[in-house]
Amino acid sequence: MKAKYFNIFAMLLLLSQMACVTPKEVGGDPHLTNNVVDWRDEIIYQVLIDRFADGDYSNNYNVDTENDAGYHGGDWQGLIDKLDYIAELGVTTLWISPVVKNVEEDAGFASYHGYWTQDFEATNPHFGDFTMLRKMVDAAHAKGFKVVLDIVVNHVGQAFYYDINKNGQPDDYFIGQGSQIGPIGQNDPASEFLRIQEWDPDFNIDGIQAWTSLGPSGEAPAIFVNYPAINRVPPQPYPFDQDWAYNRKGRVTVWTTPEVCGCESWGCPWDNECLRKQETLGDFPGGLKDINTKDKTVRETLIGIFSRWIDIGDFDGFRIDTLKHVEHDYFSNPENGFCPNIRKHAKEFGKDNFFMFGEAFDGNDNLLGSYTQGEGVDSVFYFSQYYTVFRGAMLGNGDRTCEIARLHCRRKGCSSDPCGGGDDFTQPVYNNVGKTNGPTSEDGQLLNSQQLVVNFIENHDVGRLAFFMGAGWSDDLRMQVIKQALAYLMFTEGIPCLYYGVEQGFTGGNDPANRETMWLDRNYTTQEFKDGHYQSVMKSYDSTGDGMNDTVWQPYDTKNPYFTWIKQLTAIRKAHLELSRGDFNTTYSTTGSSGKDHGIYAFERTYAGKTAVAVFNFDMNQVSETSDGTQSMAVTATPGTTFTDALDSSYTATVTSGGCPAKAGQGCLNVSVPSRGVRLLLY
Ligand SMILES: [Ca+2]
Ligand SMILES: [Ca+2]
Ligand SMILES: [Ca+2]
Ligand SMILES: [Ca+2]
Repeated sequence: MKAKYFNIFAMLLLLSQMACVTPKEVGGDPHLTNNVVDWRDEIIYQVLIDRFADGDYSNNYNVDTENDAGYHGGDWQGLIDKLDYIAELGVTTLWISPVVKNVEEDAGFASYHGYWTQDFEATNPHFGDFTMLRKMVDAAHAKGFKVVLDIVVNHVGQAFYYDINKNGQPDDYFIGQGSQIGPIGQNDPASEFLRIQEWDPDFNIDGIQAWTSLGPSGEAPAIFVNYPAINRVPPQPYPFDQDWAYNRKGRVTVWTTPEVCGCESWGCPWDNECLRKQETLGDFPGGLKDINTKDKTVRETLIGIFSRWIDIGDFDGFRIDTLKHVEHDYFSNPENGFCPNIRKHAKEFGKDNFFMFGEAFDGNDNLLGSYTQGEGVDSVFYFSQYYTVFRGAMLGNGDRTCEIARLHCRRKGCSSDPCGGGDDFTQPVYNNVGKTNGPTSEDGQLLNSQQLVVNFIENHDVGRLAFFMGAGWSDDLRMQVIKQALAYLMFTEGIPCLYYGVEQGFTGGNDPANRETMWLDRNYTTQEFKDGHYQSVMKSYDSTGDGMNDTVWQPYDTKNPYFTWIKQLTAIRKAHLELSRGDFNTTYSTTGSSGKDHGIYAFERTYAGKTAVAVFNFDMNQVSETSDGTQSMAVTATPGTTFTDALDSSYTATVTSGGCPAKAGQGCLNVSVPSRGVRLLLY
């Protein structure tokens, strides 16, 4: 299916219709439903609406499926149509990309992802109207899914420019302090000219300054633009059409120039004041204008808007974008903070267990954990785990798995350093206190952020895990490691989050290549040498187990090896509450780069008298064991207990009474795991 048409008349018509209705005008008293028993039992599936399924061709204006940065036509009706497909996978919660109306396009890129807000109170007409949105959520709830809405409070789309030369129009020029102006690309590197781009100028803590031929001219005016054809019009509602609702300090630069803050490259401490100021006050790269989230009116307006979205959509949680670009106080302030007020609103209108998790794109546990403190977000994406386990151990050869143990120690605390290095892990950096009106367990106990981290192996902001595997990796090895990664995701503590398409073996690289369109044949083809030349053929896989590929891989295929593996894992997780709710404890890790135990990392999950032990071998070549040859692994199970591998029922292991540092009443367990393998031991 190929489509490229841009009907500006149809688009304007749709936009004008949508502009008539805002969340304020939909529905009467909210009647909200409780759908969640315990968030730890949930398995999230992330859907990029534009790329998932196109169920309504009538909203396909400005669609270009040949352009990776364009709208492709997916919508909420498409998601409704595919709910059975998603249900078969065994996931339980849908996280959908933002629903608000966006600036249509900017610099040749379209807003198909939904992160370029233009109107906080209208729906994106590419996806549907309010009625369709609610229909989608109701259909999902009817099938037992919960629905999480993706929201952005840090910025809007590129709604205004800084008129640095005060000529009343946006310019892409260099302007020097000697009052000379030259076009971009023709600057003299030896001159002292400043780089100026009025849409997206570099950060200035004093605010973007204006310059005229006479010299400095005070703060540059922020001029809202009015291009209705691409919906680049002043953001709505009030006060987002006012310049004071924005910080107006230009784009964040500290990422590429850490010397701005006097830090080593990538070496600024997480709480460095200069770093935090740039990240929280600067515009997001691409000219996304940073909202003044300290302002009282702004805070109250956003709380009101997103409370209404809960009422209209009956959503069960929020995924909050760009956490680290917003002050901590914005989320956690007990008076006018976003999270406490949203929790209060949800609870008042009958929705318990409303869950908010945020995205701080950072591998530093101190920073990630800081957002979970006080009344802030319930949880964060576990980016530190992403880097340590999935990008680190999974792509490496299994050295020093104690680094994984350290990861968990930073989250939950440990009495000693698992790497033996003397680091202090006695103070966990993730909050272990539940929030007021926060999510609870089935028996009503408040859950805390250490238990609710959101685990992922890939998402829309990072390339697919398979993409980062070296060119020398065979297809079989890639699949084996993806399977291993998915197993880790399903067995470790926290909430697993799958990015759509992982069940189809997608391998896309960094944005936008990782935002594959589910229904396009090109994502299911491979290059094969046939009839004397290379040609594109549909991928196939072995569905009969005889080693020969026999089944052609079609869009939304449910029999391929990735889909069936995930289906198997979700079923195991649901059948064993110790995997979703159990306490987590590292039982084996290594500090060296060789030995019988090279590559082994193991942990135990314990709940209501049941124990599961997961053992991973990250070594590329050898069968490894949970023993260094002298001491095996200590487990809480008693001697004589026989475990069976839930992934390979022919393998069993029995707990013994000696040969490891087990405590009284506990036992020792020696497990061998094939190279790049995983065992899940249950009894
Ligand atoms: Ca459509
Ligand atoms: Ca200008
Ligand atoms: Ca900000
Ligand atoms: Ca076959």
